[in-house]
Amino acid sequence: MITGITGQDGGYLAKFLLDKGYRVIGLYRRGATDTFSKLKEHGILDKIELEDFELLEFSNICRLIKKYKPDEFYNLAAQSFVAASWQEPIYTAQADGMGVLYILEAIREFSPKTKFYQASTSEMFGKVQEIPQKETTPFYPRSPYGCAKLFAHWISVNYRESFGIFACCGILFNHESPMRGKEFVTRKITDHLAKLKLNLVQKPLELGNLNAKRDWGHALDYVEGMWLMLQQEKPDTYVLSTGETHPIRDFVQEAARACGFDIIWQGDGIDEIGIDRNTNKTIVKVNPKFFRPAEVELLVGDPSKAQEILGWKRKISYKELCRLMVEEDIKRYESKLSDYMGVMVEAGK
Ligand code: F7E
Repeated sequence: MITGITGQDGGYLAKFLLDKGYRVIGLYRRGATDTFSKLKEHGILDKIELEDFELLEFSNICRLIKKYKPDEFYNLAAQSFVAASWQEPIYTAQADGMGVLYILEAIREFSPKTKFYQASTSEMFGKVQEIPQKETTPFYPRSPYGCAKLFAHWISVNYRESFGIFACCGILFNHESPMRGKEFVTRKITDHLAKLKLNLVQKPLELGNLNAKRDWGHALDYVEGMWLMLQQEKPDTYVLSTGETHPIRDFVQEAARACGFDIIWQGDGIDEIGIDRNTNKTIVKVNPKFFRPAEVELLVGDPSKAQEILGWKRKISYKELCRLMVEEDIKRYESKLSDYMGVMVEAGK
């Protein structure tokens, strides 16, 4: 059973489990627009049993757990956009924090043998107390999202220790892919660069803090780590990360290179711009609208425990990730363009 089946990680995990012969029950929120596009792109929509689900509706969680008594339950549902958590702090706290307690209560009551995976996050490290961050690093969240996830993390550990629930927490550092939502910085960058390359837009990409550093891996590698955690003899907490960190500016540069742009940076702070050396065109500029009230400046995780105990290792490098994301966005726009041209030719225009 997977909550958040329509999101980036839900799609990759469902595909991974189906390939292993699992029966997958996907829980989704009714009413969202274009809900199943990622599952369609993975080609697995017809292979998943779908159920309506709302994290804040305890009765509905109880009913589903009672009905299926799943062997494994992956909780990937959340209000996961950090910036939005300052606009919707109460909803974020309820869904990302309390929602997890609802699931744990339902498991404890109706299916105590279910193995539970909680999507904990590097956002809990926030203003980092140690470099690199590992399982034992003290937490210091910097957003309502990070605070809500911290409650969810500790309540999962507590249910493991109090009631013997097989609850695992994966402290996952940023993980991206061509399926990432466009509100997150990596996909926002690759999507806009693809449009610039194909001349579908002229205006530069507008970003916030270019100095923040993130430890970016590919989501495909990370879902394997989630599964490995639930295959161990004992439940535990693990960091999944690459151990490398790069500033946002560097991701822009790398993705731009894969698009054929050669960016040089000029100016400082809110006046900084990125210009294409060959055409002199401004590709990137800063817009303070995208700054956050409190920033997580640096994340870099130490994945040694997952490597040693789970035998987990990321396979896709940072450079490959940037390239794959840009190439996929270019392909998507090219195929939309060729569909459009086809329609125009048919219409005789
Ligand atoms: O921001 C900076 C921004 O929104 C990354 C979620 O999956 O990973 C994700 O959270 C950085 C921040 O991801 C823009 O200020 C600059 O420093 O891609 P993001 P996130 O906040 O790190 C963690 C592990 C999670 O758990 C979350 O659910 O990029 N940044 N300019 C920008 N960010 C965005 N979104 N848009 C900008 O224009």
